[in-house]
Amino acid sequence: MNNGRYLLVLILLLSLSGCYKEVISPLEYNLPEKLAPYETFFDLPTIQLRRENLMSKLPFNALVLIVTNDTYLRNGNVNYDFRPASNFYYLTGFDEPNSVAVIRRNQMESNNIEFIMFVEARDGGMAQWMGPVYGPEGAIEYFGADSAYTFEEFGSQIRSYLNSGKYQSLYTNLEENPSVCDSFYNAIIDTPTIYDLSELTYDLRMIKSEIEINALRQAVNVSAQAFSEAAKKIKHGVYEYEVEATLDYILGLNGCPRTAFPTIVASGPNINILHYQANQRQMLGGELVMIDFGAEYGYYAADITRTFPVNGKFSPQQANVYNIVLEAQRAAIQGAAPGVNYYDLYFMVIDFIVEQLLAKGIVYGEKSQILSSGVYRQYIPAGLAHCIGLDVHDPFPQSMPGEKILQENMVLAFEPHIYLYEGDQTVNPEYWNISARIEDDILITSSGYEILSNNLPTDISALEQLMK
Ligand SMILES: [Mn+2]
Repeated sequence: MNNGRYLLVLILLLSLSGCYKEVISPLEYNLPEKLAPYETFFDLPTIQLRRENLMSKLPFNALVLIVTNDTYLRNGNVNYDFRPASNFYYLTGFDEPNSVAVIRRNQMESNNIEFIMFVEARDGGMAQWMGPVYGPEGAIEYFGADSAYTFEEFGSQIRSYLNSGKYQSLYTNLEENPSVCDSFYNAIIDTPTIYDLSELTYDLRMIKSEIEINALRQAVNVSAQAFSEAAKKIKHGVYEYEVEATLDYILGLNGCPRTAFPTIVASGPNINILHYQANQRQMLGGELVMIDFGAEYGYYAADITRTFPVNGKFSPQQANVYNIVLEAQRAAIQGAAPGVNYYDLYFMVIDFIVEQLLAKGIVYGEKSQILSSGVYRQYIPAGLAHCIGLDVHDPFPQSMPGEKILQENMVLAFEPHIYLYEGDQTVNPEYWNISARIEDDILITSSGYEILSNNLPTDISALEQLMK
């Protein structure tokens, strides 16, 4: 007998003796194991520090309970793409659904923090269909949990924490996940006082760590590259979705799983819809097209806008409006530095744009009247800047009413704009539908600012060159 026959006989004997089942049961197989979190944008000490910073703001008897997003049904039995809740991800670095984190002090008078996770079990039956999960073992090994349990154990464990009588205040983000919220409130009747965790987390998220700035840089670089490619696509007769497809292609090629928000490719009259998303129109020579796009990388959001002439050359009227926005943006960015109040930059830009619109005969009226009556909001409907980070509109809390102070290592998108609506009798009809927005992503440094999206030009001649 050759070796193959020996093996067959051996297997036969083993199976008859009952050993076969243990050796190669048809119900057991190996699936690929889940890889460790990708280290270029995952740094355990940074995430641990966030939890310590959060707990340092809370009373000793506080229990923090933070949940991630739900999965949401799209249609049939297909779910929407899962993305973790930003506050949950910020405090855990964990990005699987069905997970809850508990943070508490392990002794009442100590700063020693205990981090407990409830996550999907490795043998939960989903691995075959949805891929491997970290499981409680991975939560401890990769995410620094002191202890970890399966998601199913959450109800009984949390009841025991709360019934221990040690915790007088509960800080949660339960409102971010209604289904966990319901089961939670059903499980515990005599809860201590419940507080919203969001505001405290927002204060922390405003200032970016080095690892966050690196993720933002990468998101911004990929987005800028996508704009450079998409610019060449813009021509008379091209559909808005063709430009969007070019942006998405570059994003995908660079390992970004999704955009940070729905892409806007708004041509002709669509330019005046602030969050236009249909992207179905055929663009025509002589019009403007406004593109607002941002890649998400490592869960961090870029946010860039450029306005292009469809035929590759700005008309004199288009150039007039565009250059006012450009000059406003440069002045605002040059004014950015630690200690500066955002509202001072905002009102400076409003004042400048209104003055220029009147001086160039683009709108009719009187400056002081336009400013005092609020008519300027017709032309400048949105703010000047917002923070970016895990959310495209990241938290930027006021320090006092009327005060939002720029600080080192904040990252903001500066996006001044002018909207001139068709039919607006205060606007010179030559300028109807000539609107422009220019948006760049800025890091506040110790001495001022750095334009992260500097790779993508803003001045007219360079933009026209980019389209060739
Ligand atoms: Mn924006």
